[in-house]
Amino acid sequence: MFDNLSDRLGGVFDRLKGRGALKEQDVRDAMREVRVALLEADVALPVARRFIDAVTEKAVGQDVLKSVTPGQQVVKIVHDELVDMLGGPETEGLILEAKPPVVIMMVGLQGSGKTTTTAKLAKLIKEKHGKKAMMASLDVNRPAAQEQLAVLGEQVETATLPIVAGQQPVDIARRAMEAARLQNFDVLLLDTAGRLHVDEALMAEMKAVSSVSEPTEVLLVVDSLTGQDAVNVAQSFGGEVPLTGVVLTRMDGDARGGAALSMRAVTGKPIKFAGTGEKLDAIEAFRAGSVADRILGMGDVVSLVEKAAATIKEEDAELLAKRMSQGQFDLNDLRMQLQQMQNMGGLGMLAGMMPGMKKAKAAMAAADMDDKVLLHMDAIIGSMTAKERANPALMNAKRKRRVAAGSGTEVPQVNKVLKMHQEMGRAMKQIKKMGGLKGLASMFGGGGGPGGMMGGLPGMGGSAGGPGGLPGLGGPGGGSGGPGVDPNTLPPELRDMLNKK
Ligand SMILES: Nc1nc2c(ncn2[C@@H]2O[C@H](COP(=O)(O)OP(=O)(O)OP(=O)(O)O)[C@@H](O)[C@H]2O)c(=O)[nH]1
Ligand SMILES: [Mg+2]
Repeated sequence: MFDNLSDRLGGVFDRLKGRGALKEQDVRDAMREVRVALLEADVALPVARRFIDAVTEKAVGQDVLKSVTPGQQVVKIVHDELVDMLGGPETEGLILEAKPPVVIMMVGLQGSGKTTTTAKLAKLIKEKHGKKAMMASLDVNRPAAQEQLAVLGEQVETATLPIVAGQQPVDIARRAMEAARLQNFDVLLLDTAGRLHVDEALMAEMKAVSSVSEPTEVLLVVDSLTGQDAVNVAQSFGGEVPLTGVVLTRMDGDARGGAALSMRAVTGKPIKFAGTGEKLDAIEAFRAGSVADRILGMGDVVSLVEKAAATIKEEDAELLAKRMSQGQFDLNDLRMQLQQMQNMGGLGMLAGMMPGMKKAKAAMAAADMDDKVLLHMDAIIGSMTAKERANPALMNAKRKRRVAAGSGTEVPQVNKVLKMHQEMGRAMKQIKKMGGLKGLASMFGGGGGPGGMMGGLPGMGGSAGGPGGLPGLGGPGGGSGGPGVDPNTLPPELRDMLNKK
């Protein structure tokens, strides 16, 4: 998702940032390229035009052009405008505070993901909001559609309205309301039938269902892969039923992303959720800031922090932090960090989310480097004796050959691991001088977040000021709009790792 757009914009902005001074014409030329990139990504024309006008107006201001870093400022303006276009920095959740049963009605074209999203939301409502939900399928068009929802209901442990063969949507909706009221459900989710195209019959059905159930939320489910067409669909639905929000599904796919970018502007309704996979927990609150960061190659720090917090055991992190502060970081600790990296989805996943790591990721791909490196490093450390792991200085030439043979690697790879450990030890001393991990944490704009900071690759703490991972890799990219990290500032050992096999 957004990869092409991101690459194109990266090129434009690299050129802008590469210059000391900018003239108005430079900005206008760059904006022309941005406009083409947006259109190629399938952003609706009026949306792209409005976007470019807004950015240009702000960017050609004297303050920007005369500033010390005009290129950076323009990128910042683009970033903020992107966030705006996507609905602003706030996330908008479900409205559940109404007289129960609160009705959530799902609408959208055939196959857009309504039924799956209904089940995902039911799970979320139960687990995150602690409310009792019931689901009902009003899909009498597709055979077995109602059974599909019943099966999903079992998977997410949520009640579904018993199926009555032959009953029509409006009657099912009435029965569902009644059942939800009698059984004291807080929330009722109505999954409706899809159609191939927006047609009168569909719209009449949606309106009828909506008038008997008086939904608090009417969520339009849109498949991000449908591109320009999604915009037309959204417009037609928006004109007929009182939409309250949008859910974009298949954000995990390789869509060009334009539909996602246009949706807010076209419907005027907030994008509330993003579907990110087929599994029933693959749904996220839609965060405009994260998406803008990702498009501009700033990485998705918030997601990364959340992922780190979910993956890394707090005790591990605390233990490591303690050992590091006492200067006891040994190969066992390095190994733990490597394993955490693996748990978090490996190098590729991390690189894709790290600020400014797009280039590093490309370098990795070019060098054909993959997660095998992590496994190899783990095998190397695993082939050492406990003594050697605690005191790597014991590794002499003979032992290195043994360890290489034992781990199915070569001596240079063993050396690399040892060198990496050394580098990290040195970096940690530096960090100590710079005011310790807490000081570093604040550099990343973390501190308050669940992971506290992004010190580099793995090992971000479960607690604020936790251990710093491979230090030096981060850089002041945390806050939204901050500049990305120059891969040239990576620790040499890691840079080598990324550049070579
Ligand atoms: N990768 C991915 N697949 C998804 C996502 N959401 C739904 N799907 C898949 O898309 C397919 C269709 O999903 P459904 O939920 O049945 O779609 P629907 O809108 O209810 O379809 P109809 O009822 O036929 O109109 C299923 O195979 C889902 O697993 C998502 O966010 N990512
Ligand atoms: Mg369905």
